[in-house]
Amino acid sequence: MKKFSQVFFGLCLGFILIVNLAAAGEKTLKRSKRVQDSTQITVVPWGPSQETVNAAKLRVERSKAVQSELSGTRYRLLEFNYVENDDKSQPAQVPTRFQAVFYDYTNDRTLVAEGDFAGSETISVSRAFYQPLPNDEEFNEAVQILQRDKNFSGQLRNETVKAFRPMPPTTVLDGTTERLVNIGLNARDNSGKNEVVSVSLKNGWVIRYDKGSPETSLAAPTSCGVSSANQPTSSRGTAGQAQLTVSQGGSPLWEMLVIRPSASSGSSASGIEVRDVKYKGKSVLKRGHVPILNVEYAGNQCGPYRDWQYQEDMFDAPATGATDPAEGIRILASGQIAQTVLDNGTDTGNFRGVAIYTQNKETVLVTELQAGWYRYIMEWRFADDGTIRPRYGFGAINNSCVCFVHNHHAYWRFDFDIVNTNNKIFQVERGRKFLQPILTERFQNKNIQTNRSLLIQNSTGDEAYMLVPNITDGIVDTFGAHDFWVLRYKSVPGGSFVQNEIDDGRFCCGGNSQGIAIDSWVNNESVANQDIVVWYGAHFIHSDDTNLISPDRSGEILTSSYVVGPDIRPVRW
Ligand SMILES: [Cu+2]
Repeated sequence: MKKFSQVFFGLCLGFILIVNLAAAGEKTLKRSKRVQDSTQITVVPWGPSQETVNAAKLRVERSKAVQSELSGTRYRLLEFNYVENDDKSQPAQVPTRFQAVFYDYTNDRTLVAEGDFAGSETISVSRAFYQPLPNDEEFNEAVQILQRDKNFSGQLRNETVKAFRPMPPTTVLDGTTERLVNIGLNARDNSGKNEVVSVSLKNGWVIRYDKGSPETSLAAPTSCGVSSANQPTSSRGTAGQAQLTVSQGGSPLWEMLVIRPSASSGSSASGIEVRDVKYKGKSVLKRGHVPILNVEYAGNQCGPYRDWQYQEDMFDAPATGATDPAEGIRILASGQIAQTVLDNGTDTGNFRGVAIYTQNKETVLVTELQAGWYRYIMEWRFADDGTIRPRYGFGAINNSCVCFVHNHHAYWRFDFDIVNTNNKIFQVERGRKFLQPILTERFQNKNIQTNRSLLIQNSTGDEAYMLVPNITDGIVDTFGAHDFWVLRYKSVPGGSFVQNEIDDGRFCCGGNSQGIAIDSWVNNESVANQDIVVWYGAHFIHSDDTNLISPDRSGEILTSSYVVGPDIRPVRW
């Protein structure tokens, strides 16, 4: 019954969408012509190409240091990360160094090799104590093992059950060290059974659980969400960074460095990352991204989970008339828009990376991300009038957990550099005549009644931007911690992401400690005329029977237009 109503709702939604587009089409026709005449989007590739990345991978794998550890073992390269050099005295620098993360199945250990793209350094190797996330290659090998298992081969062949990526992605059973890759099984009808199993790549074993799933996961007869497309995803480190310029009448409106999710920074990456963002030639943000994303279920029926934001999922970015000027970056033809799973209710698509297009006097950057069974959309909207609207949307493919009420939390990190590095920050509230200066680091929550906002101003001038929460950004709870953190920028040369306060270093899926843990960074440092970083959290309750935010949202199909995010508006620019 559930599945039937889902399909029915999907059809209704599809129809509504078509009608809306048709109605909107007539109105926007003239305007988009005008916009087309005056707005120009240019994209220039930046940073290491995929060719350079591939050469580095090969060199590191063949290096003496790696071979002395891994020769004769069964291993796989699971992650490739760019090491960043964040020097505020100059524009963002091209990454020159990298880390390659190997998993050694023979000895069940994670090894991190570090080197430089130029190949002038000796590769160094060290042991790390975390489970890297599976890539497509590893997950597909686990599925092949399952396809050979006598309990599952028939069901998978005749499609009584369909394999999907579940949460958590890996399991290590208590008292063991063996890495197990988890596979979700979604039953087509009553002849099959929903289940989450674990597969050992080392031993070719399949592990089933009495309760039908490993710890923190769940498999019940009911499931919710759209059907999984099982299309390829981007592995961590896939190249793709570019300089974007949006011009009007020949002069630049917006300039920024755009980093696709697969190449973004942070322990768990951070979606579409923008750096050195300038509006009309003056700096607004040194960096904007979402380094922390997590989800908590009512009564902890599943999770909690810390999510990751590098694994790009396919969405619909029309190729006709589009240009692909840099790896993973597509500029759509005039009048075209991209559609994610949240817009069209389908997990299938034709593109992975960042789609860029113009809509209603905004330049839109959008991507779709996958983390286990979750599907996320991340969007940046840069308006011609200087307003920035970062947005985050939440969806899932068919599984049992998301039928339960759960609360998503997305945390943006905005490194504001309004004109200059050093800024002043004020709290703004309706009903108060004066701006309240914020002088030291703090965390606090929204006040919807007074529309509590933050104003960040150039230390030596009048220019400012105001960060204004939206009514749809949810109410914070204990797990969500806070809505705002005002921090002083940190830079430890050669330091880790945690030392540089890029993220809290927590990683999927370590039990209960998956919440945001940055309160300790609030330690009484001055933020008066300093380099200021603002974190902003938005919270979204995903539930079956409440439509708290969007009238077209359904708990069953888990779809809607974009959902949460603040507005960032220029003042006296
Ligand atoms: Cu959800």
